[in-house]
Amino acid sequence: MTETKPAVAILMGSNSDWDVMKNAADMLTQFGVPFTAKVVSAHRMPDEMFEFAENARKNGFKVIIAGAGGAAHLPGMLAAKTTLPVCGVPVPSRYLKGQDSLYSIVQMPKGVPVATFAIGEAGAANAALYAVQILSVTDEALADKLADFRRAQNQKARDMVLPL
Ligand code: RP5
Repeated sequence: MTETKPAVAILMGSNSDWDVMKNAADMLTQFGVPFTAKVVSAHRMPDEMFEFAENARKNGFKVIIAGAGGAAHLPGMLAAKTTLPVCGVPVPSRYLKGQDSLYSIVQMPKGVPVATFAIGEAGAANAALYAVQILSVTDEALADKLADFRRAQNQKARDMVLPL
């Protein structure tokens, strides 16, 4: 049996980020996109982080989703070491509720972009959807699945009933 190489890496600064980041994993699973998910901390594992980023393209990854909270340097530092698209997910933090994470991720200097998503679950799910959209540029089957997803979402909204 040939194993499918993961196209997407979901990285996070701590296992405490998983509750949020699993929303990205669930979305990729829904679309049948192979991924790997692991803790690679910018501050606690800087050498491993650089090694991952440096080799990511060579290792077959096409998109990196990186979630972190607080002084959330992971997405930006990964982006500094790879030219693959990096999607940053601000994880809610204990005291500043993820606004610190958002500001840490979004204010990248000109020349090193990180696509920054909403704080929390919606951001993680949308980062995965965005990764699927990137992959769909060269994958018709994924493009069809995205169209189905949007149709289903539209139908669900149309069917919404208010408790008047
Ligand atoms: C960040 O610090 C992680 O991404 C996490 O959101 C936050 C707290 O980490 P833990 O102290 O829970 O391991 O690096």
